[in-house]
Amino acid sequence: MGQTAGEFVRETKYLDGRITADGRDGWPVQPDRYRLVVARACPWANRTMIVRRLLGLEPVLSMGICGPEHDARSWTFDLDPGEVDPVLGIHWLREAFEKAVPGYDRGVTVPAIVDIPSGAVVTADFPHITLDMEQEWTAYHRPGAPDLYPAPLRDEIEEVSGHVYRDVNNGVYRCGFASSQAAYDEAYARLFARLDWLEQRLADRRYLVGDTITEADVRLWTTLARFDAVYQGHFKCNRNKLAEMPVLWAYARDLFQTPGFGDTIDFVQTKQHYYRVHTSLNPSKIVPDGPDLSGWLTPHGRAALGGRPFGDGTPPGPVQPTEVVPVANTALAA
Ligand SMILES: N[C@@H](CCC(=O)N[C@@H](CS)C(=O)NCC(=O)O)C(=O)O
Repeated sequence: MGQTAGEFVRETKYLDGRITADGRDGWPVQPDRYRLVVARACPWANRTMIVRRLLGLEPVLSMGICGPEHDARSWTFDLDPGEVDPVLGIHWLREAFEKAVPGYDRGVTVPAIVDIPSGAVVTADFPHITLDMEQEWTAYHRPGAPDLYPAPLRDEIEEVSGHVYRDVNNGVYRCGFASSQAAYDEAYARLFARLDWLEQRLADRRYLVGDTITEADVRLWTTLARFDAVYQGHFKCNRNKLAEMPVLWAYARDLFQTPGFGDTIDFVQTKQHYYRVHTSLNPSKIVPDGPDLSGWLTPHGRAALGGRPFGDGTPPGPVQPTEVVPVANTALAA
């Protein structure tokens, strides 16, 4: 496909070390050796937070949380005491990228996994981070951890996710950051055509692929979770709200109410990030007060479709006390 003038093109060349069970890339899976760095706002980081929770990796892979805003230089650990990450001992996430590559000159992005002994980023390659948690960290999965990437379903998961990535996950950014009317029109048309397709696909099946939660659901859901709060307004994805698509809205609520999904979401930080960081789109930096979030907690009725959320496994336990989202920043505050 040719490029449209003014089209948003995502930079995807980041540090991409692989943490593996056999350590073939020099980064063996080891408890307490690595720190996952995220920001609550970021949909790509949100995937890693959800998968870490579903698989029960919290005791072996700790998590540092950057504040919602960053400048052109870097995300920072401004939510921590003294504005320093208590494990890595740094304020700027950039420091960990520069430890890995002196003079590092590309994006300082989340999610990232840092090697704690050296303080250097191993990977900021979000697609492999969740796949490696699923396939390489198996020795440390909790009892009852679900199989999020079942071998017989991988082709279908990747096929569906390919459409979802292009048209929805990255599609909302292609709407928001288009710099020509034609590029925006094209991204908008693709986004809503794909949401219509998903509305149909999910009408008689509880999950995207197979009858359990998989990596495909995690990937789609982090965009849906931000849709009405951010993308609908800020990125001009406004044919309709998610809450006006009955099937997708019920699907999104079903997962929101599933342990490991909704409990990772901080709506306040998410809105602050998008509306204050993207000053080219929102020069006043005013953060909207809406929308009303109480709908996220209403019954979804999706259990009637069958499906087994965790397959032969079980839901994850409670959120680690240090990682609980303050009630004021959740749908419960509505
Ligand atoms: N850019 C990465 C995904 C991660 C990403 O874009 N994260 C955003 C937050 S949602 C970020 O860290 N942006 C900071 C920056 O680019 O300076 C990719 O597409 O491979």
